[in-house]
Amino acid sequence: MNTQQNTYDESQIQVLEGLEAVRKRPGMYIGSTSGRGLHHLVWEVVDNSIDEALAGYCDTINIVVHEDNSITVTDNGRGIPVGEHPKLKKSTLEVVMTVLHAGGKFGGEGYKVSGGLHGVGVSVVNALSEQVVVTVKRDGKIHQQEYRCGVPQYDVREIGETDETGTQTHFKPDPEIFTETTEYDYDTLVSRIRELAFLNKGIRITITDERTGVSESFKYDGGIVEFVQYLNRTREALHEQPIYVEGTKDNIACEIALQYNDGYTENIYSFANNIHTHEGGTHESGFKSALTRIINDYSRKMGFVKDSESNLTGDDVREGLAAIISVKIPEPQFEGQTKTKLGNSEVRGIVESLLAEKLMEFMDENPSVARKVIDKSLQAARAREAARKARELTRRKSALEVSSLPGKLADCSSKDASISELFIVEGDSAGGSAKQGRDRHFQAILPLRGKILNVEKARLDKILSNAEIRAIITALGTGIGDDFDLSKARYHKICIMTDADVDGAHIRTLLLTFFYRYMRKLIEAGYVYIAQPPLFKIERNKVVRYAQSEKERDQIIAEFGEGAKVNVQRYKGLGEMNAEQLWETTMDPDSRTMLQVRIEDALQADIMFDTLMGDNVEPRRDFIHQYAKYVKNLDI
Ligand code: 0RA
Repeated sequence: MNTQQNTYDESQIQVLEGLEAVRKRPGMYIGSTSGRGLHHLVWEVVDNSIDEALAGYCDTINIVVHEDNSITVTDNGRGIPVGEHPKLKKSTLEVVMTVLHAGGKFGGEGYKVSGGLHGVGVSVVNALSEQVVVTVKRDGKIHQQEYRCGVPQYDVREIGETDETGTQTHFKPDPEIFTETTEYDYDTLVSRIRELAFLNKGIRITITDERTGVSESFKYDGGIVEFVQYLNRTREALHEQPIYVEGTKDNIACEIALQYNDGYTENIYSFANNIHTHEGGTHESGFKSALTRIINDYSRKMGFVKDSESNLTGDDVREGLAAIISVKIPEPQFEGQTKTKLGNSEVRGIVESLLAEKLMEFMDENPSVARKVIDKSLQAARAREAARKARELTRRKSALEVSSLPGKLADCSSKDASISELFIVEGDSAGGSAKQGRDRHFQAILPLRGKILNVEKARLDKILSNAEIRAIITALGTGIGDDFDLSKARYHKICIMTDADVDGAHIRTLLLTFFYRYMRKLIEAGYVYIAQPPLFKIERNKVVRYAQSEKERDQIIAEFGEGAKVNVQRYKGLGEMNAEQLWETTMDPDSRTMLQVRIEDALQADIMFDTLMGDNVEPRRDFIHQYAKYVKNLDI
């Protein structure tokens, strides 16, 4: 027997076992088989093309979503090699497509700088797709191979000639694996594509959705400088040009862009190898310490802060700051609960020294901008002091008073937070019905009068002086901001119940923004819900049904049957429902629908809240339209 033949057989068995393992436990390779996992397949394929672009061989990537929710990704790189693999004695293309982790390794020098969190390679996409067709243009020829559930249907073959180069992967996710959904969400794809285009300057990435005919193309020659401008597009910048630093040391490439605006929130996003590091890490802490140190050094040098005065804090100097930190590093270590915290300690010093030098230079050259930034930081410091006093006052008050709960709160009798629910209700009249209709054992009602403060436009001291917000904070029992303590939450379900109109939507957004900015852990813990009161009441011969949408209304009318002269009432507000109806349709755990608010993507949520709540009218012109989209994104 010939040994090479033997190797081939063994490798073939290994390949089949590998693919089978992926199909048996897909979650191990792509995180989950939900919509997230489904989208992960696209990123796995696109990441390979991004790597080819970062290596300098590709400048265009096209992504097509077909009508059947299959995907085609095309790049104009060198094309995956097709020649015989020296060890496995079959086409390298087949090896890449069928052997686990064969991806970035075969190129030799360089390292894979992109690659999703899992970075598992395209063979995983292949294993989880009912069909894949890969087409490679290189060496003057067009090569192709097709797979079903990862298994090659024929050897790599030549199907034509060409003078171009590139790789095209067409895949259709297997519905037997993706049992939840096989439908791609255009907005999800676009926001990551835009992000990738910002993070990798000069690459053109185009998406075409054949289901709708929509197509968009992204290319940013300014890279993360344009990213920061995009983050600030709904605000007034304090300086026209973002500050930009770039440098490479010990094979670690760092890029930083930052721009101050006249707002109060901090928008810092860090990335390592194109992955959004939600939990921060060494690159982010290097950035923060350089920023705080240099602004303090400069302030003292210029006499803006006196020797006797204390330093500006990190929070002070980051107020109204938008920044992107992007590092590319050969062996990233991802740590933290969601594996989105960069752990490599060598990165901290590199980022810190790079930024410190450039920032001091910038402030020396732009004294008027520096002055504006420092004035803002000094104001932030004063506001923080005022907020501290306000909070202390609230604490002392609660210690002295017998019952510190807000007077408007109709609390539940249970003291078990895990079963307790708080309904935050728009308006006193709906609040009244809710109080009558509720199960007082575990449901508490807090009516809100009118609109609450827009927290995007105010500092903490002002926020804390707002009566509606204070009522919410006290009712929840958790504290706020840095003092927030999830374990003190008095309810594990906080349900926002507003009218199904534009005002209701606005109040809901204001509340969500407040929770998002000051009690984010409440959302992360899955405690925040949106109640879903019905839009229609449909009645026939004393049989009453409720509908959440026009579509559902029409369905119910159809069920009632032709010719029945059916009575339909459209609810304009919660106030039109009596206590019993409100209970039945919206509050009864056995029959209600509630949307759980989730933060799938903090960056997208930030951008969304900025757009909805920022100063510029233009980006939120079609608020209602946007809003519909936003509920879908938050859900749910
Ligand atoms: C390593 C070596 C070579 C090409 C690639 C990787 C490559 C992989 C992918 C995956 C998607 N698109 C891609 N484009 C290129 C070729 C090395 C050579 O030509 O010498």
